[in-house]
Amino acid sequence: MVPGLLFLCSASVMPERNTVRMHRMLLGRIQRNLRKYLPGRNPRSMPEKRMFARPFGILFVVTTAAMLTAPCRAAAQPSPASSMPVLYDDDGSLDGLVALLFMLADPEIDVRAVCISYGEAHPEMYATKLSGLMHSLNLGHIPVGFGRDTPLEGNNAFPSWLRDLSDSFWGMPTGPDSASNIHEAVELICRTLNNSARPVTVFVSGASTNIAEALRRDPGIAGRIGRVFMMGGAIRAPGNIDKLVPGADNRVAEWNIYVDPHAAAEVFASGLDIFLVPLDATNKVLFDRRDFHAWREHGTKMGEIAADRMEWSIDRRSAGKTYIWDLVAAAIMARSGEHSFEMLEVEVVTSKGALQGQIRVHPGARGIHSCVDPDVELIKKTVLEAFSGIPE
Ligand SMILES: [Ca+2]
Repeated sequence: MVPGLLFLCSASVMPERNTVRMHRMLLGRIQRNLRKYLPGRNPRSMPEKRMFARPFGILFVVTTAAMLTAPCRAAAQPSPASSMPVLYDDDGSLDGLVALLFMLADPEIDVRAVCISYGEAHPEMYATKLSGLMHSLNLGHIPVGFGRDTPLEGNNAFPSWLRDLSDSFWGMPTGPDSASNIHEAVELICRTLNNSARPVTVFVSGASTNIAEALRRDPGIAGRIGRVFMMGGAIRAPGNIDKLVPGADNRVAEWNIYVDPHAAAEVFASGLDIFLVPLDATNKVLFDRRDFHAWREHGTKMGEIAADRMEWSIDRRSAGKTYIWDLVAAAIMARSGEHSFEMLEVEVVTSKGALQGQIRVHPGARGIHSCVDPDVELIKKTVLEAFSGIPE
């Protein structure tokens, strides 16, 4: 009855894709409320309390259903014309996976394609596993792409132990690998951008290899890109190369730029409207078990998976808190109008040496928007709302 009510209230007004997603979220909530009041499941299981709890529970469920029809109508606001089309390009990192799950859960974000670049992953292997996950989430219609397994120039690389973890799909039990709907990334990027009726936001949370190569192959795609949100670089904060390679002499670069500095330099010089989320910003946002618990407690399937992976990560590192760099960049992208950016004229250092991969302020260079002082509470709220299935 309740699912039917929800369907009737929204089927005629919500865009098809968001309708499916919202139904899944809302039904999950109702099922959780129903479970609370099933006989024998109620922690307050004393008979007299159950006598009180059952009618109260029925009233609560009916009230909940009625309340949920309100956001159901509110969710009619996101439409193909108002949601943000996004092309996601990550290097198969754990934080990038959590960022993707956030985007998939956010009704305001319309993920058009998912691409894996050179970096932490071996792209084709990772894309195959990711495609399996997408199918398990009933999102197999979103194409998955894999890029080359080398930088455009040079041979900078993540440590092999980290690439092995990416190969394991971050310890995630997966079903059979799915090779369906997998494409060569550069071709997929060009096709996705050229086929979109509206400018597409490009989210880059790995090396810029795939985007730079796509711009080389089809320079016209630049005109199809609205904005580029990029997690990468360190403006005034220290770099993080030595965090993975103890004793490294490079103290100024961040990994996404360092691993393919020539690709980053090409994208920075392309004239695209770049919004950078550097380590200066991500260093200010720490997540802990309370966050993961909240994602799972109120959440969607995406929130549940994200919480599981992040708890797996901090458990194996015996950590209490953790950065989730790419998730911060994704949350800032989702509410970019509410965060402050400063315009910086910067260039990427490509020459070999201790400064390779540095983003250096250079007056006269092309300007980018850089977020160095994000609204931390807003980021946490944005992520929780998406994982809770609450439309903005
Ligand atoms: Ca990444």
